Amino acid sequence: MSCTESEPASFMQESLCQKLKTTVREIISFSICCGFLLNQHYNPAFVSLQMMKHAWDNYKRYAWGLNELKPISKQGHSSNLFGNIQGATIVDALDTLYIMEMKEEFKEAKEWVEKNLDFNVNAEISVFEVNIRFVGGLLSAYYLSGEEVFRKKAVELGEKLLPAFNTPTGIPWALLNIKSGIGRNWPWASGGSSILAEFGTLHLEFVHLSHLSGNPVFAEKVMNIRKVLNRLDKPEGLYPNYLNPSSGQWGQHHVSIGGLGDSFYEYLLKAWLMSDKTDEEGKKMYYDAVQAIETHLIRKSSGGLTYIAEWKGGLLEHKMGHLTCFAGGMFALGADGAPNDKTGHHIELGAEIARTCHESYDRTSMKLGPEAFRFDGGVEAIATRQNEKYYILRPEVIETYMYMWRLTHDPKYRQWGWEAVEALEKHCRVDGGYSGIRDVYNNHESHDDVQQSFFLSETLKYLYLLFSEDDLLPFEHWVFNTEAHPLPVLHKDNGNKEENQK
Ligand code: DMJ
Repeated sequence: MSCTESEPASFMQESLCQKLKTTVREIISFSICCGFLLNQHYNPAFVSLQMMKHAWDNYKRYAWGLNELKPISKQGHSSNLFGNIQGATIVDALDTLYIMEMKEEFKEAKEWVEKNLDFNVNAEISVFEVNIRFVGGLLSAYYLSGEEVFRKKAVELGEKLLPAFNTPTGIPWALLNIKSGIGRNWPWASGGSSILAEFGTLHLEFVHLSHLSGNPVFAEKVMNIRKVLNRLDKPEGLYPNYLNPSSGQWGQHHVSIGGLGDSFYEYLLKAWLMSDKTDEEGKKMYYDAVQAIETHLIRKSSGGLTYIAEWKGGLLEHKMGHLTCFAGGMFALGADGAPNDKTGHHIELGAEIARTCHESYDRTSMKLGPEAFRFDGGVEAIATRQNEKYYILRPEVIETYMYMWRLTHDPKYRQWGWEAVEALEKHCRVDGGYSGIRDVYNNHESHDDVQQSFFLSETLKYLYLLFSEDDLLPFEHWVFNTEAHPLPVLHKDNGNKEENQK
């Protein structure tokens, strides 16, 4: 989509310039108002692109080649998730740059990857984080651009991750030293367990690694994870978040569709979709799991808000994480294949979760959602604990708006997305990029000084897609990994035609 294209956006036309003058800062408000006055039309996708430019330019200026940017102190930020692998923001942002047609920026990112992205380092990394951001980012960049360097780097990194599966069960370690090949689990994880959302979020990338390398080992490793899971008894049909890779037994019976569990469910559904709906095992596991989640975790508040609680050994904690908000989009995406004529029901479930998550934003001073919100002690969709009031530029709510928009075309989802844009511009945008916020209920911003790489790979990409036409990365041909990196559906009948389907 180019900057000159525009489409009527009736929900904004009337008060747009006035609103922008007061709420949207700097160049964005100026350029949009000018464009609006000249065209009487206005394209919010262009705003997402300008946001991406601000995030990228500042990363480039102050933290080039490092993992992330500290936008207040204007220097690099390193997280121990990537060990000393560098360039997380570059690799995570590659496909967003490509999709937004930021050609110069994509070229410089590609050159950095060619010359500097190095996996021959002595680094202990998170297998999950490196897989979703680096392997996922490289795979998408390859499929979109056709540039061989991305395929080679993705396969090289995939090979480095293989020793993580050297456990008695084949359930991988959470942490791996990619030089020595020695793995271990997070010291805080129940009984030395691996984490469901971590070992359950390798499937899409590993299937593509086998597809692109001709080496079946990657797919075999993730298919074995399913085998282990299918042999185990599940309490009430639910998947606990902890599984010991040595004994093959569950740890604590804690179940969450947010942190520690979330993308496991997402990948069951998307594995089926990515296989052109041939992966019947993934399909069955997904719909069975959703059935158990509905029965045991999904509740309605007295004020009529549907939420997904957490389950601890049979007791419910009436709390929903920002991370859990991705599930609205997941339910809607999976609606089409829902058994027993439940398509409409799954769309409705998605819509209800989207509404609840929108409320969690709307009930704060900054109109940005907290990390977790509760439905107990007389509150609904509000964070009550100080350490749950932060917002770190997470994408899940906007992600759900994007899926709901594509699948229903109800204009409220674009409107809600626009509210998020305004709030991001007002509270998170700073001179040096975008920063998270420590307390979204406060009237004054206390910035956490981190521009997360997923802001560029997910939040801004989902905003751009929300305001673009449906034929940009259509769902029939692409699935998004959990870091919003698009991977092509492996069509059964006609090979892989991803090159024609962007
Ligand atoms: C991202 O890295 C991924 O979306 C992951 O699945 C969950 N957390 C972050 C964003 O919030």
